[in-house]
Amino acid sequence: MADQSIAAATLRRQLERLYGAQHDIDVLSDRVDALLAARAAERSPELQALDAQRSADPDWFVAPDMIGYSTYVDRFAGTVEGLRTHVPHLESLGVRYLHLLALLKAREGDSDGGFAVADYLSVEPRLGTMADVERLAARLRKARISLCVDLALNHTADDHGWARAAKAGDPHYRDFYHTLSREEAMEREAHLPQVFPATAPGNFTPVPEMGGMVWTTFYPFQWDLNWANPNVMLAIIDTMLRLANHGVEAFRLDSIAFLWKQAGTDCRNLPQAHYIVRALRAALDIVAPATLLKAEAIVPTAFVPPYFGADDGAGFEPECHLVYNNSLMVAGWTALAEQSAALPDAIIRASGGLPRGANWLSYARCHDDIGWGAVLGDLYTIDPDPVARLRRAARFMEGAGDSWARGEPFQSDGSALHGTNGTMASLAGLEAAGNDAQAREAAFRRIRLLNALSIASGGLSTVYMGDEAGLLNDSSYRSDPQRAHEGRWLHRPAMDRAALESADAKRITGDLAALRDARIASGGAGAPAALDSGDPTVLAIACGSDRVFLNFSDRPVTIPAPKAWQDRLTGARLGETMMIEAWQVVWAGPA
Ligand code: OTU
Repeated sequence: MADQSIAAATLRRQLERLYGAQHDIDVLSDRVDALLAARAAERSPELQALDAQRSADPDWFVAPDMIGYSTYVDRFAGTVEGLRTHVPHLESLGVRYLHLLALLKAREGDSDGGFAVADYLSVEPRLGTMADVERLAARLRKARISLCVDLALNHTADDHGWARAAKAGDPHYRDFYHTLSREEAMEREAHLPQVFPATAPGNFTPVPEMGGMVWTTFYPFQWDLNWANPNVMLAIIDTMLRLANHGVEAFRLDSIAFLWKQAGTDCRNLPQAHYIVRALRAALDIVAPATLLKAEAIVPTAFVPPYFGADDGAGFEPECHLVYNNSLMVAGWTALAEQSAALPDAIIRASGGLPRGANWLSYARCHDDIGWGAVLGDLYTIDPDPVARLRRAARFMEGAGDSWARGEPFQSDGSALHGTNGTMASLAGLEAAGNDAQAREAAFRRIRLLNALSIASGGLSTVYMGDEAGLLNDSSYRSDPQRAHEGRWLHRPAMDRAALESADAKRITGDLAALRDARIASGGAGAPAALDSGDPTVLAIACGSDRVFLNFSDRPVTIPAPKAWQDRLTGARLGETMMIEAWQVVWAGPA
């Protein structure tokens, strides 16, 4: 198998780049090879068949009908076993990819929504067992749905077995983490931004048992892994392959921008972080090539495409099959707030092509806040004061003035630019609309508009649980001592089965289905392309054979139309010009 020997050479090259200066690479390579052989021997015939099938068709997931769904297991279905009974709901949405958050055993107490993992190889006991996950994965596979789980690569929980051994003084595991003196930590801190400045300020936490300050980029109970130690690489490769052998078909690589630490830098997006991801990809390509990697890199737009891979002189080295198009998501909300298509247009134009076997993951909302900073660089080309501009957009989304949006600031009191929380429906105006029929209609249009952006832009378009039912902000977390400090719970409501049967849900799921059908008819998937729309408030996107027009303003706009084409959403035949109503979508396809 030629592909396997290429992957093996790629893997070895990364080991050399990462560890060559300090370690004997022949010895390390032998250890990695033994690990890969052991995991390969355990792979089931069924999964091996899937490996063969997908290796022969690397673009299998770059398809017009690829819709994803992301959810917490407990909030959606109680347990993993319970989730099996909801597979028909996923099928009705056309879902082909299911991302389960917080599936693995988390830390006791606050666990950052499951992102403080205590054991990568067991399932959170409240939710079920690994046997349940295997059964679910098999059931999903029958429905052509790939199961995705998070692999939190940057940190473990402070009660993970590795961390407990480290605290107990085991030198092997102490070296799994970064422990610094107070002075060193202060020197590093000066170069580092903060992810949670309000609830977890600073990047280091004093841990007496470790004899110093432990590197904790996120919450103090999330200990950053020391990837400069090859034993961490071995342990994570082993974990990933074991999970793949349980039937997991995709990994969401959490926080991958942060993996490598280097003095004097902001420790984000360093070349070594990419070498790590390439090594993981090569290991998967050798043992479990049916499996997808997805990058979660919430960083400035320009730093994102390299997570697909790059050619650093040794030929193209692939990284992730899927990468979150975070900037386009942020741009969609910005466009709504400022009634201008300028930012999404600029981002699509700058986003470039895609390698083979790769696609964006597009989305309107997820379990995290809308982080505004990622698009600052893109705005510089449009506006001399992008900070003020984004702050206006954020304030609008947080309900300022006569705004219809009902978001809340995240990690700031609203004066600094950071993030905004809220469910899709509340942010789009359904909460503020109350019973006002006109305001409700406007909110449904804005929901469809952002779903259209996600679908027409060609990515694996992923719905966040509850958004298909128009669930509103849920403030109940404020009375739970374990969650009260964490505003992102505002948009993590539990599924409301009655809401799923409501007219609101029917409207939203009906719109989603129509958009999906239109994309299937267009044959479009993959890298997006922007077109000139003829009006600054209208975004025009090419999707397969079609052209999709999104009006981000609150008034009707008349622009040139592709004459004699039809609007796939209404069936209307188009003339020389068309009027697009406020917040409306025209999906034009050759008649
Ligand atoms: C990720 O997110 C997860 O999606 C978050 O839910 C976790 O809290 C976090 O990692 C730690 O595991 O910076 O690039 O709201 O966008 O925390 C990774 C800020 C991240 C998130 C950010 C994030």
